[in-house]
Amino acid sequence: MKATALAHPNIALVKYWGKRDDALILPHQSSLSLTLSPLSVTTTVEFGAGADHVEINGHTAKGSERERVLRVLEAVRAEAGGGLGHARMVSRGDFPAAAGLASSAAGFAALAVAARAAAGLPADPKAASVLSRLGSGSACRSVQGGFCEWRRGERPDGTDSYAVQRFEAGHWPELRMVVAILNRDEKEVKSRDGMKHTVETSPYYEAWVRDAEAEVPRAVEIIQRRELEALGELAERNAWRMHATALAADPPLCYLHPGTLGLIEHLREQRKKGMPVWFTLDAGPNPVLLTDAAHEVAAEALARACGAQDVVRCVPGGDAALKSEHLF
Ligand code: 2P0
Repeated sequence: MKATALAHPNIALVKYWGKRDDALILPHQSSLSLTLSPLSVTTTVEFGAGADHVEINGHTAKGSERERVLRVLEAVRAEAGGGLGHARMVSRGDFPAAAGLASSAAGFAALAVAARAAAGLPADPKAASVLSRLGSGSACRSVQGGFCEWRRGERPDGTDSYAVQRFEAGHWPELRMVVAILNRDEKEVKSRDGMKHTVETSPYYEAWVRDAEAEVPRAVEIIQRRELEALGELAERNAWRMHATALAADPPLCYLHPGTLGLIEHLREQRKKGMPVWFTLDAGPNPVLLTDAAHEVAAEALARACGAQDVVRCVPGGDAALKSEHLF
C-alpha cells in the first residue's frame, strides 16, 4: 500500500503549447522532449490513510496544487476498483530553487508511478503516462527517460494521448543541456493560462499546430542520426515559433526579457566562431543551451558572461523508477 518513485524533469525540443481539452489535458499537437538528469523529484504514496494528505517540499499543498494531485490519486483508485481509502503523499524535489525548470513534470511522473505501485497496479509506462498527464501535460514525457514523444492522440477520452520513448538516454550520451538562469522571478502568466490565451486569441495558432506536428518526425530522424547541428536548428526554430505564436495573442504574451535576447545574440556570435551551441526557451526568460560534452564548460561560461546567476548542466536522464527507501 506504500511506494516511492523518482522521476526527472524534461525539456521539450518540439514544444507543447495549447490544449484541445482543458479538463483531460489533451494537446492540439504532438511534442518531443529530452529527460534531464541529475535533477529529480521523489514521491512517496501510501493508501489507507485517515484523510488525504498532500505535502510538497515540506509544505501542505492547498488549492489547485492539491486538487491536481487528488485528481491523479482518484484516477488510480478508480483503476484499482476502489477499496484503497485515502492517501498520504509526500513529494520532494532536489532542484536547486534556482534551477528555473518547473518541477511539476517530474513531480507528477513520480506521483503516477508511485501511486500505481502503491495501489498494487502493474508497472505500465503507458498507463503511468496517461495518469501523470491528468496532473500536468508535460509530465507524461517524464515517465520514461531519454527522448520521449507525446502523441496528440485522436480519441476524445485521451486514452491514446501519452508519451512513448523514441530513444533511451544511452542513445546520445554526449548531448548536454545547460540551463541558464537569468531571472528567478515567478512569471506573470503561468503556462496553463498562457497557452489557453494563445489558443483563444492568436491568429497564428493553427499554423503553430501544423508546423509543430510536422517537426516531430523530423526531430526523431535527426536524433536517430545524432546530428547536433540539425537538432539545434530545429529546437531554435520551434522555440521561436512557439514564442511568436504567443506574441501574436491579444493582448500579447511576451516571456522574453532583454537578457534573454542578449544571451541569444551572444550565442549566435559564438556559433559563428565555431562553437556548437544552440538554445531552446520554454515559457519563461531562461534559455536552455544545447551542446555536447566537449563544450558544456564553454556553454556555462557563455551563460555566465551573459548574466546567468546560476547554471545547471544536465545530461540525458533515465526512466522514472521505484525506490526501496520511502520519504515517510
Ligand atoms: C513543454 N511547456 O512542452 C511546454 C513548452 C512550457 C513551454 O509544457 O497545463 O506545466 O499542466 O499541461 O505541462 C508547460 O506546461 O502545462 C509546458 P499543463 P505544463 O514543455
